[in-house]
Amino acid sequence: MLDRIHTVKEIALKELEGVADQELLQAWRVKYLGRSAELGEILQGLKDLDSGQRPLVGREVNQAKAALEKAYESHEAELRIAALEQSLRYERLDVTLPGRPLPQGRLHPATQTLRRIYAIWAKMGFQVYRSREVETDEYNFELLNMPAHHPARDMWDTFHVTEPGILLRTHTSPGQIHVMRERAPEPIRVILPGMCYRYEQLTARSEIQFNQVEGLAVGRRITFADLKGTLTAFARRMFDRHVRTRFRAQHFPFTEPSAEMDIECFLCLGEGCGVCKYTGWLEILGCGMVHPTVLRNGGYDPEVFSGFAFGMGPERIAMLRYNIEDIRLFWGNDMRFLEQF
Ligand code: FA5
Repeated sequence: MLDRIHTVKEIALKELEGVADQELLQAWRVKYLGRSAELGEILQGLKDLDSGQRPLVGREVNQAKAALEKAYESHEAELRIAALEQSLRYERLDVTLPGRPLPQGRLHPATQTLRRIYAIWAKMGFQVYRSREVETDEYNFELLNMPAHHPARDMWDTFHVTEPGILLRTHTSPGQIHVMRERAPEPIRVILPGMCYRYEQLTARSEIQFNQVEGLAVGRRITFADLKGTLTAFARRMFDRHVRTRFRAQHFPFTEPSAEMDIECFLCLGEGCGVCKYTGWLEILGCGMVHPTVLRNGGYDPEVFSGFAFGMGPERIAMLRYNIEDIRLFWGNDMRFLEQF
């Protein structure tokens, strides 16, 4: 019996020398120190031995087990240190290598311009009101004082869909009717930003999709002086300068009187240059006093209420601010263009 214990111990220790990783080590442990290992079985069989042999065999088994435990622990530590050294040697980080730059996202130039416009109008007490891009003929034209067959409709080349009376809005002005019908007879001060669509010939200044920011103020005793003062204050904040503005007569069916606002060319300061086509002025928006018919369609009594409205193109404003020559760059998805902002 004692020989058997001795042999098991010798075999186990010999085998341990060849154990090269943690997985094999655990298998070794189960085999020699586990519950059904040979030494364990001998211990369990002690009760069948005669009383003279029992303490001798018991002591021998315990000593063998203790020796194996000890050998296991030191082998385990050796393996751990070897693995650590291995990883230090082969997985070393070279902290002197230059870092890899993380590509940084940014806002689209149209979004940047829109946010700047929102912030300026917010300070003047104008809320953002969003309305739908798919519109009815009624809202896009009819309620804005342009009945069917009205020649003014020719100003907007429209995308119609197969369902009669449904179209992609050509401007943000139909939002005026939505907001008036929702708020009447309360006073209104809102801007209405969003995408518009026109079936246009693509040129350096015209896209088939573009943003507009509409503005609408309705209340009692609002005059053309309010329109001029408010839009001039906007232009000065937008262009960071005490720019001069001028209003030229224009025609829109939904405003009366109507105008277009120009700002003094910031490149030549009014002298005349290529950007302003040698006029000294740059057009930035259309505007006017809300037409009585439009007020009535929105639910306001034009005898009591008046208002002004305007519509501007943020991409055209960004073109002026950043000297961009072609509006098609905005939606062309060319990273070389977008990364400049
Ligand atoms: C209108 O759309 C009027 N609804 C504006 C208005 C609102 C007038 C309220 C009075 C009261 P217009 O067609 O001029 O007007 O367009 C307004 C602005 O949208 C233009 O000044 C321009 O900046 C922009 N815009 C128009 N068409 C295009 C286009 N194809 N591509 C890019 N921007 C455009």
